[in-house]
Amino acid sequence: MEQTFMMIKPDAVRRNLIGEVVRRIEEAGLRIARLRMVQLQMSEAQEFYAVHKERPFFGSLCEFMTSGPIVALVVEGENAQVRVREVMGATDPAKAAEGTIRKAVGLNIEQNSVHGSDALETARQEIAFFNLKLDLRG
Ligand code: 3AN
Repeated sequence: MEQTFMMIKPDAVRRNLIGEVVRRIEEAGLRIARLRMVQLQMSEAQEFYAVHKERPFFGSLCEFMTSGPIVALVVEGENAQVRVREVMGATDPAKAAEGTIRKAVGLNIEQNSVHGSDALETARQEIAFFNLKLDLRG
């Protein structure tokens, strides 16, 4: 069974939208395999988003991602990686399709409520990254 990694970002956790996001994932026929709320440290956010470190929004993105707790999820199902990206919608909520999570609850291109791995290899890396961080915390 294919697995992918998701986060419910601080803007959505703050607005009591954890259940709303989980409901949309489950209604798409996907299964929540693991779930944990965690406060990211700045060094962890910087490491997680390292591919974006030269981008102008990197500092702001890391500030945002450490501004409150996030929910880390492992989601599984047939074609889970691609399906989660479809249910999430485009990065910019203003451009996201009707019926997607970002269209429904995203605030703007940065505070867009959810993260989902962009490829299967990234999913493996992101699940491993969070396993390591969470194991270290016990
Ligand atoms: P996605 O999350 O849709 O894969 P990426 O990987 O391009 O999008 O961007 C990672 C995160 O960086 C986004 N989820 C969003 O929070 C933030 N981001 C992307 N582009 C911008 C931008 N132009 N301005 C501010 N934040 C951005």
